[in-house]
Amino acid sequence: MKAKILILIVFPILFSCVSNKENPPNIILIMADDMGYGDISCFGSEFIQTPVLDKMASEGIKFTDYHSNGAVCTPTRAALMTGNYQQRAGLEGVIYAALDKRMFGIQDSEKTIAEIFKDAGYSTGIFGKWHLGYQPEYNPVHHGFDEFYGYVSGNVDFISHRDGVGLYDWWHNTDTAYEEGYVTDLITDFALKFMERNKKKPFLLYIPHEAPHYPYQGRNDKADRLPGVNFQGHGSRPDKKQAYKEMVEIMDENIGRVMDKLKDLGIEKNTFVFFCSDNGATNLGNNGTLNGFKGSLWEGGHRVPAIAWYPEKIEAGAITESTVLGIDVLPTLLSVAGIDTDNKFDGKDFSEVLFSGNQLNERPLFWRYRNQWVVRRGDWKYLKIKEKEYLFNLKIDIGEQNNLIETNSERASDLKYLLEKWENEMAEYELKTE
Ligand SMILES: [Ca+2]
Repeated sequence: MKAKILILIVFPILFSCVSNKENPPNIILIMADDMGYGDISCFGSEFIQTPVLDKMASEGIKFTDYHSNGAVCTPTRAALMTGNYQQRAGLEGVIYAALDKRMFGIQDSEKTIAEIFKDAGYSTGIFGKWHLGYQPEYNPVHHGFDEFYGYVSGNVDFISHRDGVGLYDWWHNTDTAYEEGYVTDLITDFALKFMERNKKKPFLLYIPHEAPHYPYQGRNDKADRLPGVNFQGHGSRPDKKQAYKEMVEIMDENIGRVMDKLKDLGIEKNTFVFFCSDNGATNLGNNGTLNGFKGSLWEGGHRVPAIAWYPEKIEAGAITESTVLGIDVLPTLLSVAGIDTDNKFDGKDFSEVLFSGNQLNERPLFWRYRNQWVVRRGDWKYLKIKEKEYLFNLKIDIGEQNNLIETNSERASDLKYLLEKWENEMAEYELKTE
């Protein structure tokens, strides 16, 4: 009798204490590939319909000044996975599929998001595109992920799963896997199974989608990349803009399957979801009013849509103008999950933007890719392309039309000095990609 009374009294006290540490939230990180700033309806697209992402934004927070670290795939992923500038990992450019260029990848010396979450007791899964190394030692399962379904190259045929040089590129962990299906649907199928299996313990689920990267193929198209066939890298469909629309809409539908699964499993209130793109759109997509495309350091190359969703924790329908970068995602997710780590990051925890509506303190941010340099601080952006210099006030000139370099030379000098300092710091890391 005494024991029973004790339990009745003690249990509610214990329960009230548990919350985060005892019940750490699940983390889902979803990334589109080459999707531009104006490619989804909640970021202004009238051509492409994305009801799921729109709902996520209306229930969560939308970032109008979120940037990928790279203007192309590999560097963005290196930065996202490590919380550090991609230059530290030696991955400033793309790891290409060409047989003489696919040797390098992410090194063991880099501590990845998956390793940190795994150390904290999370199950970790990646379903989709890796693009941080072809060789077996670079496989995601050797870099903290318990489970990997997907491809290691920059793009595969959405139906035949062959890479840019025609080699089969579809894996379950380190083994080649033969599965039929449209990439976007298939990676979601595996992601849902992962959620089911891990519904009772915290998980980190990373879903790097292929859409809307080329080849431009919809769900019902035929495979283009087949053995012995000369194929076009971008696919055979003549109506590529229409295919692009289908690809984004199918991705949106599949993100909806993930959101529905959270509800089915009853874990939606304890799951934080972050969505972003990995770089700006090509000229087939829509970068809104931004200048430039994928590969360039004009805003169109790296300012991309981002949305965070965490029911009852983030104010529904919030919009932030805080300048946030891919390297900030890892430290923020650690903060959301209540994980303490001794690791140091270039990125900053932006959870106060999510939960308190605060702005981050002003700080200098840097980009470098193929004879292009950017330093950004506050509203000001210094851009150098080869020898040509620009200075823009993005607050009033998001389209980068009005070069103020001549009239604001002192401000430009300050920014150049910061860039020089940053380049000196990065100079000690050997770059392995172009
Ligand atoms: Ca990309």
